[in-house]
Amino acid sequence: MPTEETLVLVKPDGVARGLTGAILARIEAKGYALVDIKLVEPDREVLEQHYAEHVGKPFYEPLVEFMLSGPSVAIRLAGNRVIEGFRSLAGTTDPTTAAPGTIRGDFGRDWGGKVQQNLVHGSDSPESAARELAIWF
Ligand code: DAT
Ligand code: MG
Repeated sequence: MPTEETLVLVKPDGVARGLTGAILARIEAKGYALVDIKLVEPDREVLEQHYAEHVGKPFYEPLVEFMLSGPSVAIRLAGNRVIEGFRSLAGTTDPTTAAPGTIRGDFGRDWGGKVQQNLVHGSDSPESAARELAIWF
């Protein structure tokens, strides 16, 4: 299978809590390649494009507000099956129940808001990865 790329975001909670380095260490230890990386303060338009699939859901507006609350780190990550591999490293969406050993399971929890503050984003398919990489890079 040819090498694949994915979009990873260290979300505002991860950056604010000083976890960027710990998260990058796990990605690097797994052996994926950092192709590009930058600190970004996205505007609402970027987030509306990025989260277009969630428009109308109850957590959509709180999600966009949360993503506007501080900078994120955007990463273009490469490797064989990296889309699936990074989502496995990240753990499931809800950090309360994400498996220990995953980024969300080890560093995340429920902070009592209207949105899951779950530290990272990873594209969920090759189509999403291509679309999202074009938005952020
Ligand atoms: P993932 O980030 O695991 O791909 P997703 O694409 O379904 O999850 O949702 C995007 C983000 O929206 C997710 O990281 C956190 C938030 N979110 C999803 N489902 C939620 C819910 N039921 N309640 C609160 N926030 C939610
Ligand atoms: Mg998703």
